[in-house]
Amino acid sequence: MSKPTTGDFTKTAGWLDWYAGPAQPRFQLPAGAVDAHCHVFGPGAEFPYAPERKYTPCDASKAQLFALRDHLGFARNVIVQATCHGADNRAMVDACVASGGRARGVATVKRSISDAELQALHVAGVRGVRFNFVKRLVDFTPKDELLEIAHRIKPLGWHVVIYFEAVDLPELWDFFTTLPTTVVVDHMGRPDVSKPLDGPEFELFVKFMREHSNVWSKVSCPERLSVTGPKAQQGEAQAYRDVVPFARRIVETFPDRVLWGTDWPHPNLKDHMPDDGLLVDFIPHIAVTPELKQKLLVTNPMRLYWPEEN
Ligand code: 0GY
Repeated sequence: MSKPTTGDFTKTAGWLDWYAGPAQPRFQLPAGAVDAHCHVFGPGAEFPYAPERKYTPCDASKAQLFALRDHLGFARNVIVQATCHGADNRAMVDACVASGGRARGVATVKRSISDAELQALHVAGVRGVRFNFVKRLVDFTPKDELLEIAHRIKPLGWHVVIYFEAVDLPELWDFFTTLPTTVVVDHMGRPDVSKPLDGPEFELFVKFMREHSNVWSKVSCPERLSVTGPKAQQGEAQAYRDVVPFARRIVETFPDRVLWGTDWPHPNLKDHMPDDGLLVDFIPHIAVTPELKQKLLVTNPMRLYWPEEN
């Protein structure tokens, strides 16, 4: 793969660039596997970062994303609009269109979007909108505006992706449970994995999924959630081992409502940048049977993003 660049923008101080020499995973992905959470950044010279952004990344182009897809053995991508592009979806849309049907998108939209613009996003491959409640990433959009957007995208067959921190789930519960579409949670609602697996915080998340059959979860981002970090134990792929029980519980309890993604190019990591090849090697630790792997990597994302091919 080529190396990250910065274009005309100055990266946020301390920014960690994506890793340009990922290992070949030892785990062979099943045919048709989908990387269901990744982003493109710019390139800033072509698709400028949004004025309201909270960080400025290195560039991460569609060509670089597609090279990673092929290297790791994925067949398809779901490209999630990154907050550094605000509600300007052009970079994500450009990548979806260029993929030749091998990428779907999740957009950020405002109440002012027209029906014709929504339709154009659909034609480009967008199948969802993302509502972000992580304070360091966005200024909040009022809930009445989000609910209005959710009702407008429902007839298109789209879903809502929600990103929040575990401590905020109690306060957001009523809003999330009124959403009229399928709801996909990013990174298991960001549990604090130093807390007990059966403690009240994670139990609330499990209850959220158990009581609401429209709620799905991405069991992604061990590199973001882990306290033990990327160091393997005794040379085995036990990187991020403290995240394993949390992800495994969700995969085994809700096998038909889980997705997995690399999160490349890994925005805002502070202490290390994961090798995406090793991240793929994390998958067999959380989806331990061939059936679970097939659902997580192929059946579920295909049902949600390419239902016409089912
Ligand atoms: C992620 C996580 C993060 C960032 C974004 O759109 C974004 O900027 O999603 C984060 O900083 O935790 O899923 O990519």
